[in-house]
Amino acid sequence: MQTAFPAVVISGTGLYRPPHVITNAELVEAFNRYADLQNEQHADAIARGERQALTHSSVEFIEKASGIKQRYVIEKDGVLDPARMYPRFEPRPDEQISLLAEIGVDAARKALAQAGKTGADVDAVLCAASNMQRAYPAIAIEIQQALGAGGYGFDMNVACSSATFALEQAVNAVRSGTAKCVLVVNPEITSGHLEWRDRDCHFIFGDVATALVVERADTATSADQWEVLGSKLATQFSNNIRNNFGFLNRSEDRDPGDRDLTFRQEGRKVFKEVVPMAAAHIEAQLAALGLEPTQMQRYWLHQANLGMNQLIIKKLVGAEAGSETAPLILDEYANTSSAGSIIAFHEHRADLEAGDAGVICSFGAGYSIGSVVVKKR
Ligand code: CO8
Repeated sequence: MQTAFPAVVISGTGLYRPPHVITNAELVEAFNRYADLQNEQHADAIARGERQALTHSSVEFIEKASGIKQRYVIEKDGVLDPARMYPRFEPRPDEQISLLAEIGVDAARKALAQAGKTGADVDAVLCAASNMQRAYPAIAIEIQQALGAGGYGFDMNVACSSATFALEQAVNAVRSGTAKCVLVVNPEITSGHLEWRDRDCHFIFGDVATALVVERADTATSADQWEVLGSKLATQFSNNIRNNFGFLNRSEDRDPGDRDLTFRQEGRKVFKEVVPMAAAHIEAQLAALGLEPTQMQRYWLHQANLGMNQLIIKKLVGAEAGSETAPLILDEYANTSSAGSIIAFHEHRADLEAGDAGVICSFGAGYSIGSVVVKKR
């Protein structure tokens, strides 16, 4: 006998946008001042050939290579201070909500309001992001408490694919009946683990938080409901995007400033390897659901690089990245890791009608790819 699973919907989304913008011009000016200072300070070693001089960054390169024009950050002065080059946050006492939970709660409250729910309706919180502020207690449990939610909460990290992987866990929990209403929260403070002193990557990331409410269709009262038709997750190990920060660093007698303890990547290899993987992944998922890529009205793709999205969407449906079919938000937000495809979904779905369908898809470190097919009810 086959069990009929209940229909599950995304009934609300929320976005926390940090207060400060860093334009490419500001970013490059700060980086170039930093490079000049370093070169002055190490002029003798550079002259002796013991050290390489740092080269200037450029706005033209950043916009051409990535499509990024600006990014939002929670704290700007520390990032743009050539004697520092990372954000400056005040330590908080244990009694105060942590910064990661605070921005997650902001996005979550907006998602709940859109869904017509309160914290008391929520019985599971998944905090899914690239970097957690601490080891324990889980940030998700702190968010659960701040919202007055019941049930349980846990943290999970699949880098850029954290949100889509969490969405599948949320849908499965609701389908199986272990939870009724799940909140997926993606607080991404990328500024804390981006190496702003490396011109190869200093332009890539921005801070943000997103949230999704996932519940049974028969409990949803939101005016805007998206049924989840299916999800497909895949991982394949790669060292091409890596961050070795972790709890064994102290025991390894590591210098906290070591380059491998913040984000680093082989960008060109990532680009070449991930584009065909992501396109094939989406095609295979749609085929398994008996759907053609052209039957999707919208693709809310991961927002890492304009060129990557261009190649993926051309291959799938012959459209342009930045068109209605595949909206872009990375020019304004930069790469916000797991939150990118969710921001695109949050900002670019209001014009769609009942029966319209689309794919939320993320791809990134791991490698990891997650795609979720949704249809407006
Ligand atoms: N200004 C001027 N010139 C530059 C700069 C700069 N800022 N940076 C590099 N150059 C130079 C290089 O030195 C190189 O010069 P030469 O040819 O003389 O050697 C030339 O420009 C070309 O460099 P690249 O080959 O590196 O340039 P690309 O065209 O490949 O563009 C990109 C670089 C934009 C990084 C591109 O490769 C890319 O976007 N790749 C895909 C990356 C991607 O999607 N990564 C996913 C990572 S995100 C993820 O999974 C989540 C991780 C967790 C979050 C972490 C948050 C901190």
